[in-house]
Amino acid sequence: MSKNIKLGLSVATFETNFGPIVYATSDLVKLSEIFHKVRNIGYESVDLFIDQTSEEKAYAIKKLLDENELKVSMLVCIYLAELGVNFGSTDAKVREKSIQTYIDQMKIAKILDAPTMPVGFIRGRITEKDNLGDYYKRLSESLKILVEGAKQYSVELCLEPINRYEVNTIFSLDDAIDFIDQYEVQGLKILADFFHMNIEDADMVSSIKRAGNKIRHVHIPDSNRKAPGMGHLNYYELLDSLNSIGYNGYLVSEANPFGQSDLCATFGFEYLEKVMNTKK
Ligand code: LER
Ligand code: MN
Repeated sequence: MSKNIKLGLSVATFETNFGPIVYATSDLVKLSEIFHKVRNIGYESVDLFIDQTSEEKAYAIKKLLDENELKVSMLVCIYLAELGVNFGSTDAKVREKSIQTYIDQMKIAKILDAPTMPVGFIRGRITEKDNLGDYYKRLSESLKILVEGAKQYSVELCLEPINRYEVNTIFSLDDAIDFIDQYEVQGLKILADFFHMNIEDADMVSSIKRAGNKIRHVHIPDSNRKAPGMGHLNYYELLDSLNSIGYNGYLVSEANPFGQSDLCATFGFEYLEKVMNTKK
């Protein structure tokens, strides 16, 4: 496995019931303690889930991250999904507002030095009366604007295929690759999430190899969305396939702790270390 691989964990800066977040708190003192603990386990980054955040608060969070020598590997503004963000809406005003709202969040990403942001859960749904081709055309045009806009904040956008029970388009890695190629959304990268892939991709290893350098970020929860090693995924072959495409970014344990955050954080880390240090 590449020496550049870095492990990360999902952390939210607000109280939330959104499942795959290992630690969540709105209290900055507790957040600092969490960052300290996460770093001590050995993680190098957090995928940071935020709610509406002022620039002032973002600077305060950045200070805590720096003090604990942690990076933000991805900024996730999950609350935007609830605000009705829809990049492929039939209504041009909704699309325009969605794009502007997302670009505003990139200022926060810049403050936090976050290299990536996802368009996965946060991209909206196709409505029943819509036509898939038309929807993809509108979605791709919005995403082209976003990819361009993201450049000035040094952020890369990652399309995340999500399983069919959570969204209604772009489920598998193959769907994402085809969408990017067919609609020529140059510069749009992919976030590969093992949990979703296990549901949607026929062969996870082949999909990873096909996606190649389009993959810019990876979520590594197990088949049951618990910590790596707690489900039935074969991490040896999955990490091997990431190695074979030269992936050298973050592997983030976006796992559901099911009430046992410390266990989830330590078990997953130790398991992955074991996998990465096992010589074939
Ligand atoms: C949603 O299911 C997911 O996997 C996250 O990465 C949130 O964007
Ligand atoms: Mn994910």
